Amino acid sequence: MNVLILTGAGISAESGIPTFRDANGLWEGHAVEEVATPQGFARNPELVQEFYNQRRRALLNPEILPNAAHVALAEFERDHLEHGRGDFLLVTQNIDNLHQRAGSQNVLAMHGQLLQARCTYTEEVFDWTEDLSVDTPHPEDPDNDDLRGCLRPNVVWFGEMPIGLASIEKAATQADLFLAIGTSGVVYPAAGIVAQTPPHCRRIEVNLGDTPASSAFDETIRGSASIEIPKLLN
Ligand code: BJW
Repeated sequence: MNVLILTGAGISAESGIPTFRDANGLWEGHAVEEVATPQGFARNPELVQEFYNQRRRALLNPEILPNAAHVALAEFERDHLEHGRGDFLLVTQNIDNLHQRAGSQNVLAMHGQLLQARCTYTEEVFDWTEDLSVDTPHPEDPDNDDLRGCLRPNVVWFGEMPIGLASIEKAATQADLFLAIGTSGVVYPAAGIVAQTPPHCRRIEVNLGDTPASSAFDETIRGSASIEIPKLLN
C-alpha cells in the first residue's frame, strides 16, 4: 500500500503555531498575500523579513514541540517501511520542522523551510536560525557590500514554483491511501494533489471543518489532528 500524506498549518496549530486563514489569519493587519509574494518583498523587504523573523523566533521557542499527530505520522511511517508495506511520502506545506523533529524520514517540504535562508543572487541555501534584515551580510562573503541584504527566507511565495512537484505527482498517481490533514484546500498546487490520485485510492480528509476540497475525498474526519490522527493510524 503506497501512502501519501499532505499536511497543512492545522497539524501544527496544536503545537502553538498559528494557521493562516483561521480566526487569526492575518498578521498585524497584513493579508498573507502581502507578506508572502515576491512583489510584497520587493515593495517592503523590512516588513516581510520581520514577518519571518517573528515566526522563526517563535519556532525556536523550546515550548514549541511536535504534537501527537506529528508523532503518530512518524511512528506509522517507521512501521510501514520496516514491514515493507509500500512507499511512504509526507508532503508538508508547513515551513516549520515539526515533522522532522517528530522523526519523520521521507518529508518533502513543498513550501520551503523557515530555518533556512537563500541568497537571492546565487540561490545558495544556508541553515539559518538568526533574524534576517536588509543589512545581513552574505555568510561566506561578509565584506562584500554588494551582497549585503541578499538573504531571504527559503520559502515559496505566491507565484513561485513549489519544491518537488515531480516527486509529488509521482507519489499521487501511485497512491493507495491519501490523507490530507489540516489544510484549507485553497492554495494550489497542493489543493490539486487529491485530484491526481488514481480512482482506487482511498482519500481521507482530516480537518476541524469542511473545506472547498472536501467533496474530492471519500471520507472526511472532523476533529483536531492531534486526536484524530493517532486514532486513525494506530
Ligand atoms: C485544523 C486544526 C486542527 C486548524 N486539526 N485541522 C490554480 C487555481 C487558482 C490559483 C492557482 C492555481 N495554481 C496556482 C495558483 C496561484 C497560487 C494559489 O494557489 N492561489 C490561490 C490562493 C488562489 N499558487 C501559487 O502561486 C503557488 N505556485 C504556483 O502555483 O506556481 C506555479 C508556477 C508556474 C510557473 C512559474 C512559476 C510558478 C505557490 C503557493 C505558495 C504558498 N505559500 C504560502 C507561504 C509559504 C511560506 C510561509 O509559510 O509563510 O504557503 S501561503 C500559505 O498557504 C502557506 C501555506 O503552506 C499555504 C496553505 O495554507 P494551509 O496550510 O492550508 O493553512 P490554512 O490556514 O489556510 O488552513 C488551516 C486549516 O487547518 C483550516 O482548514 C483549519 O480548519 C484547519 N485546522 N486547526 C485539524 N487542530
